[in-house]
Amino acid sequence: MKAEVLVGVLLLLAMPLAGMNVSIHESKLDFYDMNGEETVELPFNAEIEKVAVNGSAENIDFKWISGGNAYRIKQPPYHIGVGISNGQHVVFLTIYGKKASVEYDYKKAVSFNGEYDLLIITPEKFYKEFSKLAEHKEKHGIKTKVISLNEVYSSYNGRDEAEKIKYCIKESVEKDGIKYVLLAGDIYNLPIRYVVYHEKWRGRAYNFSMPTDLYYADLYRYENGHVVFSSWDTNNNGVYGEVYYGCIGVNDTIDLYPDVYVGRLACRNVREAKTVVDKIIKYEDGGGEWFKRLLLVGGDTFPGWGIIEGEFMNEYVANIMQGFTPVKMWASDGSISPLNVEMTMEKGGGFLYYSGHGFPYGWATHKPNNENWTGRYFTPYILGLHNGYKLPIIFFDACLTAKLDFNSSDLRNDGVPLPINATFPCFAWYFIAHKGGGAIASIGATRVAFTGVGKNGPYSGASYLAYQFFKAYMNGKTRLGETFVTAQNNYLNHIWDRWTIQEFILLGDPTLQIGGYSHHNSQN
Ligand SMILES: [Ca+2]
Ligand SMILES: [Ca+2]
Repeated sequence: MKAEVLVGVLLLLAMPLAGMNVSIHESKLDFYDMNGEETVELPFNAEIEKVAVNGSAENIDFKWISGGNAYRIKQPPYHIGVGISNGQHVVFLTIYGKKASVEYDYKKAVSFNGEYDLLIITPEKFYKEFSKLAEHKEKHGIKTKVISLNEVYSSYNGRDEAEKIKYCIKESVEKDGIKYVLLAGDIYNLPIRYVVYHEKWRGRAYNFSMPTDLYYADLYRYENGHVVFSSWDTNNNGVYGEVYYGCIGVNDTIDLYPDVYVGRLACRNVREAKTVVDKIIKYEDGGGEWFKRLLLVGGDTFPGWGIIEGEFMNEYVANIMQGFTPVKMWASDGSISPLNVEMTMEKGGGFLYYSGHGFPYGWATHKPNNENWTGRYFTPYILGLHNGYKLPIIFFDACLTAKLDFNSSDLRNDGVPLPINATFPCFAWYFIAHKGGGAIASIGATRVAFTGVGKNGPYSGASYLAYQFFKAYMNGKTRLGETFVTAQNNYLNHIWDRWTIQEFILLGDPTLQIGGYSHHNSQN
């Protein structure tokens, strides 16, 4: 987009706000020529007065996708979100139209400066292990603060534990300048937020709850020309992230754009904490040629729809990953067999991109135009992986692999008559928790995922987010949290889709230097 500033800057003196270095008020009027849809990034403190698109501010039909359904609603011809981009807090203004003018005031030089980059929140029992990770982070110039959950719960107000954690993160952003948050514990040691979807379908009302760590990352939203705290409970009834489709209820207003880079290491016990800390240290201090392998796993996700979705998406991503050698494990030629997957993973790879069906305990897909399942790979097989520190980052373009609340009732629902009640590690986490190999990090869905893949490429849902993730890496985002958030931002700027953005979470260290420090340095 070409931005042309026609009216200059009006300088006014304004009173400084408490805690912020505010001294000057600026007023700007920008004009844009666009090609249907564009996003501009305005300063975090921009107070948008007026957005006129195509000469008017009339509402337009706006496509909103959720749970695989597209809803058309009347919306203003623009969308405003508050988030983080290239480490800076910004206001995203997405405009739908051909020509637009945007009038806004902003106070200059608001920034949250402080002494720290990374906040690690951990239960007491993992404190020692994550202090060791903090030492390693400091050695690489990432100023790290470790806080125990006991301290969080006793020092911060909130209606429940998750809200106390969120207020702790907010204060750490504003006072300490942190940009990254590592949640160091599984959901039974460190809570996750559940949001609730209400939907009417064929006359019946359904509701679904979904666990998501995006709650901790989305700290701010926009309201009446100002940035405000994003509580995720704007109707103030103690239920978070409520949304009603086709049935009666008051939605909680949610922004969805992350304001800090969040990842979770879902450690169940001290042994897992020791393993993942050791893996991160060795991975970042190691590196090697193996990183340039791009492992691709897929098949025909939806047989009979003309496109071999999984293999198509594998190719689509391989085409943008210049400098990487694609290594295909496909249903069409039988190379997706578990034995071949194990042997291929032994040699390592920088990324593994899986596109197909997922479960809390594995993956499986189909041969082209064949309804039978093939390529089944289950959690226990991970125990046989001995790839050492040649560890991929896995993107699971699939359902349920990061179902952090995986338990025996899920297995009973899938026909396994389990007589006891128990919780289990999900597939996406087990790759990371496995000692001696597996993965360094993964991105997966906590619930059923949807995808939109056409012959011109992905256009919505899981595959579109996956594509944005790899694109962000190739565009130079080499720290894992930034890579993922850049993908989320580009997704949200284009499609404001609550379901997909909430369910896909990062399991891993958000400050992880992708490929290790030596790899990164040798590229510079
Ligand atoms: Ca609520
Ligand atoms: Ca936000």
